[in-house]
Amino acid sequence: SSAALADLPTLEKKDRYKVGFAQTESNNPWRIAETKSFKDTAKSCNWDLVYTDAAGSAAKQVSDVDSMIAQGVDVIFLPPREERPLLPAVLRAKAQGVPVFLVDRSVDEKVAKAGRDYVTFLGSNFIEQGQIAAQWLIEKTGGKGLILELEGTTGSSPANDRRKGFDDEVAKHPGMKILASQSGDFARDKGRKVTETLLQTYPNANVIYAHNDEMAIGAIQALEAAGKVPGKDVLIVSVDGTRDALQAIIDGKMGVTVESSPFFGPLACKTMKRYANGEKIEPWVRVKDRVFTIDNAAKYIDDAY
Ligand code: GYE
Repeated sequence: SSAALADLPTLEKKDRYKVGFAQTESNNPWRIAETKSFKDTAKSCNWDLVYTDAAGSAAKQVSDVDSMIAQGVDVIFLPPREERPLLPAVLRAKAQGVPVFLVDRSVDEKVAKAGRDYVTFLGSNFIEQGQIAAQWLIEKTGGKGLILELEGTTGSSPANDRRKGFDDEVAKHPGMKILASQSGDFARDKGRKVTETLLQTYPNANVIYAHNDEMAIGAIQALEAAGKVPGKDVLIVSVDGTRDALQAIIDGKMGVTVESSPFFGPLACKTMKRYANGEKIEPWVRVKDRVFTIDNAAKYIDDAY
């Protein structure tokens, strides 16, 4: 279509902007911390924030974006819940002259491009997060393990890439085997239920890799209910860096959580100003993440969310 070929909309330089932030859901401390970061930034960066919560529905998120366009926002910050369903909304925003900045999750790079369809992606390297989790495990076990994998939301970029990064590393070690890999939708209770079921089929599992901390905490609950000792009978590796995960590390129940920062507000403000100044924005504004283990969890827990 002609919209796909046209240049990206530019952003006028102004003192105050009307900024849309279309959150995916709020059932997770990570999401709540991200929303707070955007709300705090609205004050410090002079935004009138238009905030929506898609409550876990990509279809609702599409209509949330459409209503932001109708309300005449200057820009939209969007974490696409899944890689594909949000694409039409991204293209409609562009066609209506609203620049879109993807934040925290991306869209399918085979069908959409930064600098053409949306301005940029602000976020972590999810493949690397999965690799780091795997490398910690390999070092800890000498390359042995019978693994259950709890995947994030099906079709989301962090689930796809955290799986790829981890699975490819593990595949290099003949002593490691992924017994099963199933979605827990990035949610604590689903993580608990999926683990409960998987443990019945694979009682010999001795590693759980969860794509986020909420599912890892759910897995710990399922293990304890099954009479197993998390951290001893079953090693847990995960991603995010929530307060509960850091506490689980301190308590010896979790081995590692690779950080995935939710604090995007200040970066969003800065990147938007660069764009308004006419700067060419790189296709991926990368967030640097740390790694939390027993060596530093106590030091960071007071700042955790
Ligand atoms: O890890 C998870 C959340 O998209 C990076 O989504 C984000 C992920 C984060 O639900 O906890």
